[in-house]
Amino acid sequence: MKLSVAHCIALCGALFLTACTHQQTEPEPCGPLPAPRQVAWQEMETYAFLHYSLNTYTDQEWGFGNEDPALFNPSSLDVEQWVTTCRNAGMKGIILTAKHHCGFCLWPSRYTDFSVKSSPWKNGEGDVVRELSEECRRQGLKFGVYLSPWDRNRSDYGTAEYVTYFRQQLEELLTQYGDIFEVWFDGANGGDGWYGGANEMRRIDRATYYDWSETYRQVRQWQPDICIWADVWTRADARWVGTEDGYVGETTWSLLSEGRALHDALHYGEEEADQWCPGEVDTSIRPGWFYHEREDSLVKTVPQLVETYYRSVGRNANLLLNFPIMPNGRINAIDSLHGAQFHEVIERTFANDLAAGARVKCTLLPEPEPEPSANDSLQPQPRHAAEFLVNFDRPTTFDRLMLQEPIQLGQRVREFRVEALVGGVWQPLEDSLYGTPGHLTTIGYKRLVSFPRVTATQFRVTILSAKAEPLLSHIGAYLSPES
Ligand code: FUL
Repeated sequence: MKLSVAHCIALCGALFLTACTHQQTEPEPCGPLPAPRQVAWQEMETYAFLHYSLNTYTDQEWGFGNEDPALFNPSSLDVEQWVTTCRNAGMKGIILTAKHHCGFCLWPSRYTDFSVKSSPWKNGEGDVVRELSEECRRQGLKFGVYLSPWDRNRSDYGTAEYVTYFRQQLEELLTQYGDIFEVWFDGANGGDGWYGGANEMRRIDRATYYDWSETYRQVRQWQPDICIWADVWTRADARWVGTEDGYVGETTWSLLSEGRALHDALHYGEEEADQWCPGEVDTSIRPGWFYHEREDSLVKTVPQLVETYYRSVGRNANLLLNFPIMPNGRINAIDSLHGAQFHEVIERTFANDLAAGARVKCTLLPEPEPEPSANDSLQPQPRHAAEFLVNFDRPTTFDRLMLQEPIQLGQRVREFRVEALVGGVWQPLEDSLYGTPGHLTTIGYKRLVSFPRVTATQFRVTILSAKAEPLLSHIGAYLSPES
């Protein structure tokens, strides 16, 4: 059942009335809170990455920067096929590698010749960014760009001039191609490279070199509603989750402190932190990010993609799923097929909310009695426990639950459990994708719980602990299709 924020406040108010003598009040936001652009971004849930560059023609993952632009000559580049494939896979947007680490630009940048304009494709008159951005708009997908801060082609990489070049390229991408929903600043930065023939090792100071605060300011001036993804220490709108293997922590807070973040902070977020910075799970449908024929037999299977979805979107993160482009300029048919079949499973699972219209009773559970002997400083913090009890009209079979918090009011729930009333007995529903059985942790924008089919007349969600009074904007029950 879908509960609007207003409805959920009303429920919470009702819950306050039944549970205590306080006056009914609207819940206070529990900060930090997301910006509206971050809420809109989170609602996209799944979008695609497309990796395409000279690497596609050299069979590499990272170009050195000395590749010949003449290699870029797709025989049948077809952006309509890319967008259709992504749309059929349930992707709400596409982020293109406009420039990967080798420095080759998929658009005819005014500031370098190392681009499509020096390639035989369309006699140097082509612009992949333009074609794709227009096709995305035509098919109703959002468009985003990946611009590698590291550039192994440029002789000036490491100097102040390069930062100017980087920002000039950003300006081109963010002002010439319509609305951009996300810009991606890769964290891989510095090391060996061609660097205009220097063939050497170069390191930059990741914390200061790009003056990220100023770069972000310019980005927002060109695209006020954009989400900035950056694996750097100046907090952006969304974060890396510390792995490219397609999952985020079972506990996932959308909060992160400013400054250098270690793996656990990226992977699980931080319960107490000063910035709203949700996780984005970036992973490829194949082992590599770029296309390699030898990986045609290694495309993620439909069950693997479905599991990736539950371990990303189902754990309060967005899923950025990569489809590599082949040398001929198309997405491989196996990738397209698995993408479409994956989406079909997700669609069929969540098309019918069996709890829509069911009655929900919310009760605030009593706080534990304070220890009579303890002094004030030792009194336990309130745990804000509550029960959401859902009554079906008739025995109902389901194997998935969807829970959502109204994140506009912050992320609150620390720990919860779900149970179904089967034959008059409350039976715990253990998440089969949860590493450690027991109490489940964090809900956030969306939490999916998967368990073997159960037939019940009621189920309940017990919030065991929350940072403030718990609010849910959606409680849904679903039945996944037979395999
Ligand atoms: C990494 C890069 O080094 C990979 O080549 C790829 O672009 C991936 C999305 O990010 O950091």
